[in-house]
Amino acid sequence: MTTQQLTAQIKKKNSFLCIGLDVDLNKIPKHLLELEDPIFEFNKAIIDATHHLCVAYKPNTAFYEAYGIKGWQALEKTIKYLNKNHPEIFTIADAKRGDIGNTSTMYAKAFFEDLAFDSVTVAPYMGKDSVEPFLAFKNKHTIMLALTSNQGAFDFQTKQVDGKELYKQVLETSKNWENSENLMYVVGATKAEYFADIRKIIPNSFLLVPGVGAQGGNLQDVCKYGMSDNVGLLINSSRGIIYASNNKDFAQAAATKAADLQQQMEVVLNS
Ligand code: OMP
Repeated sequence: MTTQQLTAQIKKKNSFLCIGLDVDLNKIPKHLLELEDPIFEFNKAIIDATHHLCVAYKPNTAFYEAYGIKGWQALEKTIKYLNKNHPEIFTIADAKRGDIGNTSTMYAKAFFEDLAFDSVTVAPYMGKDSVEPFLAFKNKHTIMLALTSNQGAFDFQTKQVDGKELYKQVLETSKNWENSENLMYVVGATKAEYFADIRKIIPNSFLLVPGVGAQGGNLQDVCKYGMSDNVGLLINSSRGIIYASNNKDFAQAAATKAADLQQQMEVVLNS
């Protein structure tokens, strides 16, 4: 999917919501545990109830890898279900990969070719040659961590390196890499006061913004300082949506939470 197609979907649905599919068997409704593939059944129900309200889904691979082969199969079934039934939806494998070049190429093949995700999250710590193998894939997107939502972001990311914060170095350096038009960046919703500075460096790039809902980030603040001329935001909520209820009405309860965020987004888009 191209960024132009993503922007067109945002305008069509009046939404830049990304729903995080972070499935924890301890949190999903108990009746699903009797089914053969509870993780996939949970995702399918959530997708069926919410696909008209969001433009992206983001399974975090940790929640699948934790269940071994069965978890990985559920991830595969989920991405196939999305690509078959909702090909207009942007898919993010939240895997936070990145390694020496030939290893990164294999990670990229795993998520872009075998699983056919539109994008994957990548850590920038190993530098240019660890990220460029992901960027080489046409019409696929590499979402690089810039300023993360957690407290530990202040351990390294905001430290000065050569007179500038490290996350700013990451943004400035990476925007000159080959195929950098395929780059997006992660900026946490809990860091709203940093968005204006970030937009000075990357005015048009898409930002994946986790941290609203369970982590306390504020949607309006993110939009005020982070929105680009072409929207340029994908705001993610995982637990705040998918665990709205753990009864039989869980999918409907998730849709209600998603609709609440979508309506707030519609107001921002029309203002
Ligand atoms: P909730 O806090 O439940 O909405 O989930 C947030 C999701 O975004 C999880 O899958 C996190 O792993 C992910 N995330 C962050 O919370 N903070 C970040 O800085 C980056 C990510 C991410 O890359 O998506």
